[in-house]
Amino acid sequence: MDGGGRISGEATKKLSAVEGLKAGSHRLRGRLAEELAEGGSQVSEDGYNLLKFHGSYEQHDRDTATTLKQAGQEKDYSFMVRVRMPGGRLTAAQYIALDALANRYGTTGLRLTTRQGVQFHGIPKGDLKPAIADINATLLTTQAACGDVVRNVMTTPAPVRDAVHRQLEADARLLSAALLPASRAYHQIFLDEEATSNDEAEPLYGATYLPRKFKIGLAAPTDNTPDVLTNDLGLLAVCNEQGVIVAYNVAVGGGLGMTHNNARTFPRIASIIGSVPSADLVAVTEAVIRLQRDHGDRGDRRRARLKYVVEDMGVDWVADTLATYFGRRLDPVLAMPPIAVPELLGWHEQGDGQFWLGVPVPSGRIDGTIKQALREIVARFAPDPIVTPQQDILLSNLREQDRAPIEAILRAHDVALSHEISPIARWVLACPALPTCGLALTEAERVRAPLVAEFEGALARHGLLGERISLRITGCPNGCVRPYAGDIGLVGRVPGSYAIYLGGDFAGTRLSFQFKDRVKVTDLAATFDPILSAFATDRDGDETFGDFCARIGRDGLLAL
Ligand code: SRM
Ligand code: SF4
Repeated sequence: MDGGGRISGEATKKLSAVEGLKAGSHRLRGRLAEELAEGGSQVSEDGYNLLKFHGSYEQHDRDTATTLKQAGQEKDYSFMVRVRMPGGRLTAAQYIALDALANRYGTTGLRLTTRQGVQFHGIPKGDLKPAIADINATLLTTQAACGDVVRNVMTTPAPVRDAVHRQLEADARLLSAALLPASRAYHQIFLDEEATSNDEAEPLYGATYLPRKFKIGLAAPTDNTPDVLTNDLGLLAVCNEQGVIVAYNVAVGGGLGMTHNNARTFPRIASIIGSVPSADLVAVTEAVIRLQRDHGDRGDRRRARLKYVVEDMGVDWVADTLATYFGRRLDPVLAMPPIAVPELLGWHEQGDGQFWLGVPVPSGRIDGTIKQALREIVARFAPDPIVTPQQDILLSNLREQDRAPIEAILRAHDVALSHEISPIARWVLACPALPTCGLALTEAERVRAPLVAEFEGALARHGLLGERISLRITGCPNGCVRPYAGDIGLVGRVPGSYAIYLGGDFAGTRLSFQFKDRVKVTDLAATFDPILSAFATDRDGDETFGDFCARIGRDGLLAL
């Protein structure tokens, strides 16, 4: 295997420019330290690409871009910073610190992400280094939160105090720590660590890191909140009769990003190819990463994810090749309960006499009154917060007597409790899209509330308002809120229009199909009227909306 990586199924082809940049960057340093010291509002293109590995994206305010251009002025540049926090776990002290940092540095509060991370937006270039250093001082990191490496490791967020949940959290932390790059670039650039070398060995990643981002999710099948089958590597816990994790089923090649009108790119649900004893978790994960490192496409970044290796080379080839990295073949796939997604919002007993409260956070945006309420609750009752893959927050380790005063604080700040909102409002996800995301084709977060209201109206007309349906809205086909894996996906197409995806399932085990292309935002809810009407009358028993759409199929739905 050559260090630059062979292209799956093809002769070696020209490497993408980012490959050259990584190779020549002295382990992700480039000129970043100098560029950050140089002033101005932007970094160079190389700086932009290297910065991702350290957890930051340069962005600009797309709302003001045209006006500023017409006035001959520079765009309003700033930086997004993403925190890497395995399983979304924070301590109360860390939450309070992040809340305060958002006041000092960001413009839009804290943004909970669909991978259980936290983002800051709107940080000016001059504040980037102190902001990252301050985040680090809270014992959190932004290292490898983005870039061609293993990203934030996800797991079931529920703070249930049993052996399975304890192990999942420990394993997410274990993998996250084991898979960080060895390079000290981050520490030297942002934390002023003294340089002893700028060419460290990268035993796992190699000099050019991975061909593309690499995502890992762990879950118990009974709680697939992290949608593990949409990850490059999904690990599903298998328990013995005592409820202890003894093995993991290994699923490879999930991923959702695609490009409109490019059939070579597509979403894919991971294939479960075998199992390993839980003691081999790190070894098997490293083996899958090495396989992708050596066989992922380093020529075309649009086709560089592991899912394309699995699709192009086939599952058998992957299983055979993985055996050479792992040292033996994986064990057969083990039986496990059906994959499901439970309700985590509201009050729940943890199993240790304490409680957690799941608070819905619309689009994960903690700003304004919800920010004040959460801060007050965390400061007063010291719950350890957990970010969910649904962009919500679980406040853990609360006592019975905390319940009434906490609800009072939320009410006083007009924060809705989960039982006060409809299931569609509870389960909706929307990505940031405009104005911060440079790739957005349409709105997403900013149309979430009006769209939910319209869907609520349509559902109510058919007596379905209480139905658990997941609605996922993105501003482009990259799929940041996993729109191809839920019941309804609305995917930004051209300004003001969305493609509609249907027929996926709530548990994240089945991909949806494109039902309609380019539906105007104003026509979206009306488009669903005949489908909801048919669902209300023709559903099979307690069939879910996703299952109903999958059963009727695209043509059947169109005929309605
Ligand atoms: Fe994402 C790129 C936001 C989860 C697939 N994603 C981006 C960028 C950084 C845009 C860019 O490249 O310039 C977005 C920043 C917008 C902003 O203003 O913040 C962005 N992605 C997000 C977040 C914040 C969405 C959210 O609403 O929470 C999520 C951050 C997670 C985290 O903490 O790490 C986020 N992105 C996802 C997911 C969901 C997941 O991982 O479970 C996906 C689909 C799964 C997958 O990776 O296949 C996802 N994001 C992408 C892609 C498509 C990748 C591909 O293989 O084609 C891009 C574009 C790219 O990488 O070129 C992208
Ligand atoms: Fe941006 Fe597209 Fe991701 Fe939304 S789905 S955050 S528009 S890249």
